[in-house]
Amino acid sequence: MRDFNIEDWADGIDIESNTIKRLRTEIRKLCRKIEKQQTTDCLLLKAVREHASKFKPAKKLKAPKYKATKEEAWLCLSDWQIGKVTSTYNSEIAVKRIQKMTEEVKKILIADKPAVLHIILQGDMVEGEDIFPGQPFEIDSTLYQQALKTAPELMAHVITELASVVKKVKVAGVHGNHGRSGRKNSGAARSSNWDLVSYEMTRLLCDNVGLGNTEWDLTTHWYVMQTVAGHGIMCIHGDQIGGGSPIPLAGIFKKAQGWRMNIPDWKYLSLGHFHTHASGVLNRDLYFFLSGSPESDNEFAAECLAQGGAAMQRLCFFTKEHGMVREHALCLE
Ligand SMILES: [Mn+2]
Repeated sequence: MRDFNIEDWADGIDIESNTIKRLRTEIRKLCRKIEKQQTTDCLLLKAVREHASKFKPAKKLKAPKYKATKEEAWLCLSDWQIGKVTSTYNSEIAVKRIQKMTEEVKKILIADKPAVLHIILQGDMVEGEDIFPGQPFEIDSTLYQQALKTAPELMAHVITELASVVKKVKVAGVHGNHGRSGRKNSGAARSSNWDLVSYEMTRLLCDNVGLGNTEWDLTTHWYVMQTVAGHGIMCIHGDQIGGGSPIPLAGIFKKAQGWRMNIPDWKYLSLGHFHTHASGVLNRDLYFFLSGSPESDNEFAAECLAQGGAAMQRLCFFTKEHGMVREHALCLE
């Protein structure tokens, strides 16, 4: 046993009391830090919780009851270019044209009673604001307005209206080149695309009204596959294909054959971008759908491409047995 030394004992007390003092100060500091964090984090959380508790979940919209045929419908929405201004097109005209088209499609669906309605959002739904030099002089709204307001509200209008007359809706989306962040080859990520922002916004708007019979497949990839009555439709925006106007048929043919060698389970290729309504057989059991745009009188197309595609969109019907059996050209002018 060590001898008791009063000096050592007294020193020990001093050291301990100093340590306790330091610890007390440290604890006080930490308590203040925690308090501060509580005031920001906890208040934010509390505010979000309080705010969220005010939202009542929308009642799930019920799918209509009817005896469906064996057909499935496919609606191609492409190249809305929301924000673009020409002598006969702007955001307001786009809204009017698409709303009118929605009524027409609704009537056809009520009469034809398909089991499923497939919708493809095929890109360039927004016009953008800095895609080419001088573009700010040819738009009526900023990209913010295009991608977060006008385009998603209009897409949500089409989807919710049509989802009220068919049992099941399957929406797929692929982005175009006009939603790109910045000029070509400026290095932005593929997924940083305003078309995709507008699609996600559309989905939020549809979720908010409780659309229960709608499935979504919004890809950040360059193509999306839809299976309509058992038949694969490979949907791309179309800027992957170079070449001439009004229908770059040789380019479509070449790429379609190549893609079919690498990408399985499809026989229809759907694309937009060229603002020209056309379709046809490319080769044995290989078909294409080229989509029009609701836009009209594009000055660049008129001057540089000597072209003025009619304002159109497309609705088709498919059966398992025969593939595409009916095609409706939806004229918007
Ligand atoms: Mn395009």
